[in-house]
Amino acid sequence: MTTSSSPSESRLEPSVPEADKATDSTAEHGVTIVIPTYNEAANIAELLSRISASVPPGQETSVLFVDDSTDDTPEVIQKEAARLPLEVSVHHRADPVGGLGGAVMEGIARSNTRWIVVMDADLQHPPALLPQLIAKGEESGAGLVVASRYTDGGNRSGLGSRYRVLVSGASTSLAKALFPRLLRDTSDPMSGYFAIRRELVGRAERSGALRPLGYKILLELIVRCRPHAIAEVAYDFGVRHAGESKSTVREGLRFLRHLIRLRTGGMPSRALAFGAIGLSGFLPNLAVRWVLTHSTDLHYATAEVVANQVGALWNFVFTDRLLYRGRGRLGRHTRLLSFIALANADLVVRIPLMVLLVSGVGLTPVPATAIALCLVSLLRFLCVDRFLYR
Ligand SMILES: Nc1nc2c(ncn2[C@@H]2O[C@H](COP(=O)(O)OP(=O)(O)OP(=O)(O)O)[C@@H](O)[C@H]2O)c(=O)[nH]1
Ligand SMILES: [Mg+2]
Repeated sequence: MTTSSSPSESRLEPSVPEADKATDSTAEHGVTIVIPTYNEAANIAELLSRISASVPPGQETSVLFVDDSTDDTPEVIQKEAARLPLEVSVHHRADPVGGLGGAVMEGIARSNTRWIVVMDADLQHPPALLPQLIAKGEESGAGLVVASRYTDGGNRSGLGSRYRVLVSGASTSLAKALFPRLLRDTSDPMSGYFAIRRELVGRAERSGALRPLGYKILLELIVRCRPHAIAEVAYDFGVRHAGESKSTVREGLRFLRHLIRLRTGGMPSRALAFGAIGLSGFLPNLAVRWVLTHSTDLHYATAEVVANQVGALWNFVFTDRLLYRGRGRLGRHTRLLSFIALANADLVVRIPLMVLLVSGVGLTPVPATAIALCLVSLLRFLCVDRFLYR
C-alpha cells in the first residue's frame, strides 16, 4: 500500500511569525492527519467516522495511517475509508524502524500540507478537537499547537490508574525542569496530540536533526524545531475506545534516555553531564578503597590504584550507556580500554601540572589541585567526546 497526497486549491491566510517561516513553498495549504497504528482494527471505524464528522467543509484534509500492525488493521482501514468522503491512505511498514516514534516521523516526512496533525488511533484524542487545533494555529500564528490535558479546562481522566497519573505528572515535571525556557509555553510537552506547521519541521528535517527515541515525539519536535510560538487547546484525555495499550515500562525507560540525549545535545551540556558522572565515580572509588584498606594487607598506594580502576569503570558504564549511547566510533572493548587509559593518564598529567602551578605560578596547593583537576578533566572530556564517540 502506498500513500497519496491531497491536491488543494484553497489557501489559508498566512500569519506565521517571521522566525517560524521557512522556504517550504510546497506546503502552503491543507491538513494531513498522521495516525500511527499498531493493531488498532477495533478502533478504526469509529475513529474515521468521527474524523470525517469533524472536518470543516472546504478544509482540504487527508488522513495518513503509518501502520506497523500484525493484525488486519490496514485492511479494515481500507474498507472503512471506502464508505467516507475522506482521503485516507495507509503506509504499512514491513520493517517498523523506531516503533511509534519512527512511524510518526515517517508520517511527517510523507506529509506535504501546511499543517500536520499527529494523533493516536484509540480515540483518547478526540477528533472533534481537530478544527480548533488548526484554527488556533492560524489565529495565533503559532508554529505548533498542543492539545493539552494539563491546561485550564483540560482533563487526564483517561490515564486511569494512580500509577499512570503519577508517571505522567512526574515525566512532565522532569521535562519542564530540564527545558524550562523551551517548554515554558506548554503545559503538556508529553502530549501525543498536536498540530505543527510543515515548514517548521522542514528545517530540522533538512539538517537531519530529528532523531526521536521512543514515543515522546512532541518533545523531540519542540527541542529540535524550536517553534517561535506554541499555542495550546485544552482537551479531555479519554479512555481507550477498544484494543490494548502499547505503553510499557520499557517505553518509559526509553523516554528517560531520550530526555538525556536531548538535554546533552550541545557540547557544554555534554561536558556538564560528563563532569557529573565523573563526580559520581568518587563513590565506588572511596568504597573500594575503604574495603581494601580495612580488609586486606594491600599497601594504600596499591589500594588507590585499584580503586581508581573501579571508579573509571563506573564512569565508563554511565558515559557509554547513557551519555553517548549508540554513538561509539570504535568497538566497545577499544572504547573501554581507551577510556581507562585516559583515566590513568589523567593522574600522570595532573600531578606534574599541580606541582607547576604551586612552584612555578606560586599558587597554594588547594587552588592548584582544583585548577589542575578541572583542566585535566576538560582535556579528558575533549578526548572522549572527539575521538571515542560521534
Ligand atoms: N506504527 C506504530 N504505532 C504504534 C506503535 N506502538 C503504539 N502505536 C500507536 O500509537 C498510539 C498510542 O499508543 P497507545 O498504546 O494508545 O499508548 P498510550 O496512549 O500512551 O497508552 P494508553 O493510555 O494505555 O492508551 C496508538 O495509535 C497505537 O496504535 C508502534 O510500534 N508502531
Ligand atoms: Mg492510548
